[in-house]
Amino acid sequence: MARGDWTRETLAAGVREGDRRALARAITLVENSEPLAYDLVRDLYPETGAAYAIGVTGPPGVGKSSLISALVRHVRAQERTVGVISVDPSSPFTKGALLGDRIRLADHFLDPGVFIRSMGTRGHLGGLAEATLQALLLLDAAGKELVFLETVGAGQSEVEVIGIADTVVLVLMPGSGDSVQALKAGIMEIPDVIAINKMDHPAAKTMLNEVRSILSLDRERAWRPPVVLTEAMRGENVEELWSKIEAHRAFLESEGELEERRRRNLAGEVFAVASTRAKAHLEGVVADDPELRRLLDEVQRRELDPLSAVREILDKVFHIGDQNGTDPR
Ligand SMILES: Nc1nc2c(ncn2[C@@H]2O[C@H](COP(=O)(O)OP(=O)(O)O)[C@@H](O)[C@H]2O)c(=O)[nH]1
Ligand SMILES: [Mg+2]
Repeated sequence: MARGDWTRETLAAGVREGDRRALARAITLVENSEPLAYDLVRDLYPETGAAYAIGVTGPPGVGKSSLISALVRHVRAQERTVGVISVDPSSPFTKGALLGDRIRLADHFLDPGVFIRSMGTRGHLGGLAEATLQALLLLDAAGKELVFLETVGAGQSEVEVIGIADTVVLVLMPGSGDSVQALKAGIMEIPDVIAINKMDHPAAKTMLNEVRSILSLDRERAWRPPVVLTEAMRGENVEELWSKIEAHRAFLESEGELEERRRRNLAGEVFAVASTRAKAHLEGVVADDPELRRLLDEVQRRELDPLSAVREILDKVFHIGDQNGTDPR
């Protein structure tokens, strides 16, 4: 089918069948914030919820893509179907990316049971979180049993991207001290499973002890995040890492925890996307409205205090400025 020939119906049917071209097209529509993408996900949403989403986060270069590739190989051996969405602009998960490495990512591209997609970071209306969420739902509707989401673990947008995952795996390597500090300081949320990759590195054991000691401070948790030393390139401990992910899933599934987490995650995504859109709208209106821009000038000249400006702007843009206090002027 030619590029433009897809309709809402043929795309939905194609995605349901797990047709690669339909999926690829649908995700491109999502990336471009095309109206058809929203219709499509609206149609397919009632059929989603079967896929299990595994978020893989961590600093650039620690081996996230390599580990995902090794995990995909492992779960493919169990004949489970897989989707991968990578939003790692620094090292896109492309055909050539890991070619020549021992893990032949190229093999996965030929495997009809695997769908791999790197997502661009260009301007989605609701940001990257929106595009990733929509792509995940499409892979779910396409019948992928497991979906890996790769993101670099830094910044609010990554937190929002990973926020939809059922299990979050943090990948570190010896030397990723910043992340360890972030964990320690409570800046980074405690992940569900931690992999310390490149265990061939001499400092791996030290890192393991350090991470364990940080986790031991938090005794309240019902789930204690396991820490696994891995070597993605040789596939070492990949099976063990997978078993920890499965153990976390089993933990969530017992006593309805998974339902609860998904409810929370979905609500969080709705708020995240709504906030991103609201912010974009706000910035757009202020930029286009000389009167609102003048308010900012008045703030700068100390003729109007900042929160009075906030109130006037919110009133004008969202009609929510006069909720409290008296009239600013
Ligand atoms: N020595 C060693 N190198 C690895 C390992 N895993 C990945 N690498 C290498 O680390 C580099 C970054 O890997 P990549 O998977 O792209 O990391 P990402 O940026 O976290 O996705 C690549 O050159 C890999 O070949 C490992 O377990 N041991
Ligand atoms: Mg990567």
